[in-house]
Amino acid sequence: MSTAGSRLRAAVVGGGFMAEVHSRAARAARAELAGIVSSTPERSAAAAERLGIGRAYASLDELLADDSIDVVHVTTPNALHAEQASAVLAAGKHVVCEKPLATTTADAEALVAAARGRTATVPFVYRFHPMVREARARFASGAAGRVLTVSASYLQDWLLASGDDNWRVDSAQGGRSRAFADIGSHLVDLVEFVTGDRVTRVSATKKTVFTERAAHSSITTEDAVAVVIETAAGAIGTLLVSQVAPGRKNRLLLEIAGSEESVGFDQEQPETLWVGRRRGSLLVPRDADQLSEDAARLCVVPSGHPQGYQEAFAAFVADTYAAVAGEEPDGLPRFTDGLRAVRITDAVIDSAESGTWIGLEQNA
Ligand code: SOE
Repeated sequence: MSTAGSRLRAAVVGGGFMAEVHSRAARAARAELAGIVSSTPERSAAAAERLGIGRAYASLDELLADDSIDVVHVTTPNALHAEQASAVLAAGKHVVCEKPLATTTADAEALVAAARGRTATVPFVYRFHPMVREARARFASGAAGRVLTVSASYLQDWLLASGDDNWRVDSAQGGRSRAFADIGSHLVDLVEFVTGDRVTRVSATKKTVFTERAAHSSITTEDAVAVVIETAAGAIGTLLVSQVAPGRKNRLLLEIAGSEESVGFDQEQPETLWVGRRRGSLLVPRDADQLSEDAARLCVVPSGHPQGYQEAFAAFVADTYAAVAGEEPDGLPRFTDGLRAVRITDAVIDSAESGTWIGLEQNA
């Protein structure tokens, strides 16, 4: 472990787009990026060079044998998360594991058990947009009233054509669900995070547009999924999740109607929060002076200087590292939240395959 008072030493497993996002966020959180490992020594060396990381480990075992590493970021394909995050925890290190935490509920439950006493987080990073925290604060304070309805969607278009392909398409690498596990997990996490409510049952239908893609055939994972939800507080709602929606690049849209106010958040326009009222609806700007304390703490530049995805990611990693140092930051998505999202994903796919409503325990 790093010596007390010195900078946290972090390492990254994986060499793709998310490894790059995690490494930028780790540096912004003032960690020392001690090393990286990818699927082969050659890919490890290439990733180390591309990301400006000093050391390329030959294997995950070699990385985990390095006692100077405090925290490991797992950014590999979903099917590797359980084995790799377990190995990190067994080596006595803290862990950040990309979502979905695991491809099965059983694996996610085992990871939660293995993580006890350790800092183990999952990057549901959209919780770290200040205006999401403002929306959450309006429900927590009662200003928005009782949750009545949820209308939410998360639309992308990067898999729109049959020529588009990615490991997530392959159930062997990504799990039985693709679109919902990959991005629906973010959406449903936000619904429960902002409202403080819990989904109690789901009814879903899913669609696989292409069963053949550039590098995969006999594809069963879904391109799009529509879900009706009911919640413990008696709310109802709809979630549409698609990776074949032309023109929508990363458009997470959340609109929640309370008995007093609605809140509307668009991840592609994160500098404002729409607050809907019978009279006097308004657009709240990201101005720390006008926000709740939890939202204001996430404002790192003044209003008018747009904050975005990478700042949200940096705030997530900074809060993870604060937890490693013994603090308890509000709203930090831990392995228990990752397990929750895996359970809901399982319920959504079970419902789509059975054509029935599927119930969810509220406290799991
Ligand atoms: C691809 O759909 C992806 O990179 C997701 O894996 C991320 O979790 C999401 O934040 C952006 O899109």
